[in-house]
Amino acid sequence: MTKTITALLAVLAGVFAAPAWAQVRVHDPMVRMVPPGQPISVAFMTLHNHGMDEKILVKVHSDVAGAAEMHNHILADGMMKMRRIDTIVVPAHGQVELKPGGLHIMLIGLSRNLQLGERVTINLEFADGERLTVNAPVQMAGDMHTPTDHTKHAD
Ligand SMILES: [Cu+2]
Repeated sequence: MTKTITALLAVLAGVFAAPAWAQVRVHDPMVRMVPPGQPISVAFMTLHNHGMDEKILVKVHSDVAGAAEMHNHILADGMMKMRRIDTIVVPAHGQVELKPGGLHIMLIGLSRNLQLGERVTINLEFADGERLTVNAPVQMAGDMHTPTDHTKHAD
């Protein structure tokens, strides 16, 4: 029953479009609103693995950005810096949170200005070939807990 309601809500909210057998569900996706002309934004979401095998996110893509990269924050020389990573591993029956100050998806080279409240398409591809399409609403940074300075990258 709960499962049915959850699935229904997800469909109504248009949060994701995934085949019924999808192992990974995406919760609370969002893209940060940025001022017009700013070329970079960032996406957050929670990846929940309902399967018995770990899932490895290997590729991200968005139609609003020239490139989408997986990033993490690391402590270097006493400062938190961002670093590009190749994969995000979602453990079996586990979840990984992409959030400010931690893992995130960087949208680089925005092809147009973002509109507050619009939904941005983000495509996720896993090592086993599973693909997910996420429709992430554009929200103000103020809606999130910790502001992140995306101008300082480790590399
Ligand atoms: Cu970043």
